[in-house]
Amino acid sequence: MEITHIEHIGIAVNNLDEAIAYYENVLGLKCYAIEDITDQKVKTAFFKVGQTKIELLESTDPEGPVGKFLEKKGPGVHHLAFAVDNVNEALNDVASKGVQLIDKTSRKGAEGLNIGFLHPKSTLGVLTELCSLK
Ligand code: CMX
Repeated sequence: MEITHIEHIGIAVNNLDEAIAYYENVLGLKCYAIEDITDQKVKTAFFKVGQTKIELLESTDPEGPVGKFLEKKGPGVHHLAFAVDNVNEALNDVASKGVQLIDKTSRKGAEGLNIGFLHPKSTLGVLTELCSLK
């Protein structure tokens, strides 16, 4: 597996509008997309920082992954997403090295990317996402 760059950093927030205002008015970034990802029970807002994106995540259901995270840990960095050439090959590669997968095969994520998550219990506590266009 070859990681080309950090595709995005996912940040859990309590209120998307307030968080967007901070990123725009204080940090001077521009929100270029807002997307509901219904199967993940989140509403997202995207910003570009060079080749990397910031993905703000507001929960739409307290039982969803971000809802549970906010309840336990509060707002903050939720996951790190690496860009790879082929996510299914990358998932097979890390699984062969003993990493526990959340997604055994890729699924469609935000912005139409193919994504797969690795379990934070086997990635030193950092929920890790791999993503690719293929
Ligand atoms: N980072 C680090 N650790 C996390 C975590 C995160 N984002 N989310 C949960 N954990 C930890 C919890 O703290 C908990 O640890 P302890 O057992 O030590 O208390 C453990 O994982 C289990 O957490 P849980 O609250 O009981 O939640 P679940 O086991 O039901 O689910 C996880 C955890 C990671 C499997 C689930 O959140 C998941 O499948 N995540 C991937 C999908 C996702 O996060 N989607 C939202 C983003 C979508 C997008 O960006 O497109």
